[in-house]
Amino acid sequence: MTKQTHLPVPTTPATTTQAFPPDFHRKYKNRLPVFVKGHAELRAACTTVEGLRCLFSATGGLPNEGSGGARVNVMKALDGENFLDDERYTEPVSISVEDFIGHVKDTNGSERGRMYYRSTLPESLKALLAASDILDTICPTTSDATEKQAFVHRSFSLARLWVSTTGCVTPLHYDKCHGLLVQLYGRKRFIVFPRDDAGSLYLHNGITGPTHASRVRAVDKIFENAARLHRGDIAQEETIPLQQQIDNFLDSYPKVAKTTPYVIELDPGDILYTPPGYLHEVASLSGSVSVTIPWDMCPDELDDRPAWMAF
Ligand SMILES: O=C(O)CCC(=O)C(=O)O
Repeated sequence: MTKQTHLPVPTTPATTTQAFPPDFHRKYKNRLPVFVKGHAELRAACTTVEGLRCLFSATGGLPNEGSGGARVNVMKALDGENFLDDERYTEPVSISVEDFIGHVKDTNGSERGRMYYRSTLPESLKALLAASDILDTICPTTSDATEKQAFVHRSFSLARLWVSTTGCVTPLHYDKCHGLLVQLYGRKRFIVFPRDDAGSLYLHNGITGPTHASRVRAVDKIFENAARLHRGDIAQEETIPLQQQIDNFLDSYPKVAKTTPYVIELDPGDILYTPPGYLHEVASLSGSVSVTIPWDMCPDELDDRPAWMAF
């Protein structure tokens, strides 16, 4: 077999500027990521830096009002960069809310200052999201109001708030549910691969790491460098070291050359739908606040799951 020396150039998934397209369930659900750019209602309600303070005072996990003011438990990555909710990757650290907000606002973001706060959704955010039309458009296509209400209630009870500082990465992994990532403050870059690419993305075996996570790191950066080489928008002296970096990567992970990545940059007001089983890596390009709203696979989708998703 000839060795591949290049990586594919990522594309952007189906993009829409209004909530979810009417044919979402038939055409995209469980088959393709969908990117909603600049959802008008959400954009109007997006978090400002001041809003961050309110978010914290409204969050259940928070504060410990001691003599030094409110404190919050955040995660620090053991390698300084990659954050998974697993003690092999992160450790809890207590920090004052004011200091944490300072780190979130810091656009330069030193490695030492990288921290991630993850929690359930404060009621204020639930209300904000419930008032938008997002959930209506992704609810099961049923006219049964009780079924819809149960869907919304369950999705909100499982929803997660993500507050990160510049440079935090959620490494390549997949989820067993459908998910919307709603961006409220700052920017994130999301690289995502179709479910069939999982066999080329080196999942852990449960001993070396969790089975829903990949061994491959910094996927976004390597694809970004490959795309720059492809476009030729780099200085001459950078060409050889970058090609060398890609060659080394492909020596370690040759199957990644066969994947079909999508890359999406999320700004406040943007929403990304990711189907179950699609591996993704998420990098915070600045301090960021986002929310994930998940929902379960239906019985047909569970039956249709590949063996590697059953564990
Ligand atoms: O935003 C992040 O850092 C991770 C989000 C994620 O993995 C998800 O929404 O499934």
